[in-house]
Amino acid sequence: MKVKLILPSLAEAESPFWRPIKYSLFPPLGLATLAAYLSPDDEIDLQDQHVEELNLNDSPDLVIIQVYITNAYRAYKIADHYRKQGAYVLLGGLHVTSLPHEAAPHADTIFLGPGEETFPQFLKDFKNNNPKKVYSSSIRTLDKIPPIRRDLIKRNKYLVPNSIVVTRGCPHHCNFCYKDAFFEGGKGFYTQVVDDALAEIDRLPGRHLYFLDDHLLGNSKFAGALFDGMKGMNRVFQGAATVDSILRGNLIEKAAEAGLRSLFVGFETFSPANLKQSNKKQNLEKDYQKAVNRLHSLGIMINGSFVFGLDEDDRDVFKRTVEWGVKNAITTSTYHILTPYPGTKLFKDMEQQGRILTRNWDLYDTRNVVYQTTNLTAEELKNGHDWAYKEFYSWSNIFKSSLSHPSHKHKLKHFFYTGGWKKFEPIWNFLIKTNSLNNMLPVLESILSKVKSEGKTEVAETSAEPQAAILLNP
Ligand code: B12
Ligand code: SF4
Repeated sequence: MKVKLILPSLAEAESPFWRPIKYSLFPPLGLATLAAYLSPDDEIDLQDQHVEELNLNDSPDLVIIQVYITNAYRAYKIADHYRKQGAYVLLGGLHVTSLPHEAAPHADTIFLGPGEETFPQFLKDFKNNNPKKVYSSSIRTLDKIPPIRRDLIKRNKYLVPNSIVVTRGCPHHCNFCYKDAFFEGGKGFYTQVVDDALAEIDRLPGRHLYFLDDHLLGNSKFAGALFDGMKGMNRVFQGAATVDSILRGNLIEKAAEAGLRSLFVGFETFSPANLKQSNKKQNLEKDYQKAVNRLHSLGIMINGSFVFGLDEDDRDVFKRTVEWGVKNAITTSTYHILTPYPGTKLFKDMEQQGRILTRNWDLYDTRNVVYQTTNLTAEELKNGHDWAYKEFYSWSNIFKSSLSHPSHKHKLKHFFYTGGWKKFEPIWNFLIKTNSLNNMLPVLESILSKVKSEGKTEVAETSAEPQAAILLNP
């Protein structure tokens, strides 16, 4: 059987003139996970529109499309095209799970929730000529899942080909997050068996890994055993975790020993009222600065995530947030405009209050205001968000924030790493177009491997060259 797997991109990601690096970071891991259930006899073509031009002139028997909110319209068009040709088309992923009625007319079969149980079930039914219209995941386990078909990934097209997920979901319930809606009807947080996760890591070439787990420290027993197992593996890695998990116990030390070099942290807001509104209990009354200091003392760089537009936010929120980030030497910041994804509690609340202003999903990219604001006007919010990015990544602030590190080398490293994220886009664009992104991987590995800090005095033993500054923030 001829099978085609497609990850459609949002329009911005495939401009022939300008290719933002963030869309060439990670390969389509979800689709490669699903491909593992196909037969070795199947002829498989996996295409990621973020990094290649889609070939729509083929004639596969089965088409599998992953749908995010910002690629939904494109996904539906591609699905319609292949159905017209007589292919059997499957749609699944986050957006299909949130809005099955919207997706269903474009597919022969839709999938709600994770695919590890439902997709192999579908394949059996399909073989028996008895596929259902809808498959909804209820059994949730990562036990004995087949090895991801990484051979289908065009590694040279990505800066970070070694992305990996060893858990699914998250133990928390923030009301703006996709997580509760996607995992409805079963477990919302579960892990791989530690030995399986270690085996998957072992299969990955090179040293660098990026864990895409929502919360790598979410299950301390699992994470502790994973980091123990990774200790001798000579890896360097990046991941994401919550503020409370950084402050609790000694898990973060174990992570650092195992090779953790940078962490995405959801600070989101400094306002207790905003945290309560978002049901982000795990951040309430937590000392953000202490968490930052702890990470810095371990030589772990920080990518802080912040949300603008929660009801308590006023006109000063942008300045306050940028100043805090610069003062605390946050390496990179990601600023989001609050975005109510369909299916979330936030969306339901706003819909009830008549605050949803548009259902054009292309605008749900966290850079546009799609709901009725309270204290701020939509214009103030949009302008404030854009200003925050510009201001945080201004050379003067990059310089100021780098200088906060005690060691000379760490200062330099911070300066070029942060600069690389926003200031060297033309170089990334060139590397993407010349298909040479993957050549930067050894440079990245060497930068991350040498970061080391001890106690309160940070010692950054790095040989990072200015031109090697690397961004790694989705
Ligand atoms: C990597 C990533 C990206 C990458 C690109 C995607 C890629 N190459 O895979 C980049 C950096 C480009 C990116 C960008 C953005 N992202 Co992003 N990203 C992620 C991240 C961290 C990991 C995705 C992943 O690999 N997961 C692991 C795999 C195994 O799971 P999976 O992909 O969901 O696949 C499983 C199921 O969904 C299902 N499945 C999926 N498709 C199908 C199809 C069929 C037929 C079947 C049977 C099953 C099935 O089966 C798979 C196995 O269980 C997620 C968070 C997360 N933890 O998932 C956010 C996430 C997907 N991103 C999100 C957002 C909002 C964005 C941005 C809009 C952010 C921004 N401000 O720019 C952009 C635009 C995205 C776009 N291209 O449209 C949101 C999506 C919200 C939503 N409701 O859609 C998430 C969930 C983050 C969050 N917590 O809010 N992102
Ligand atoms: S901690 Fe992060 S992943 Fe978990 S529910 Fe909150 S926003 Fe979602």
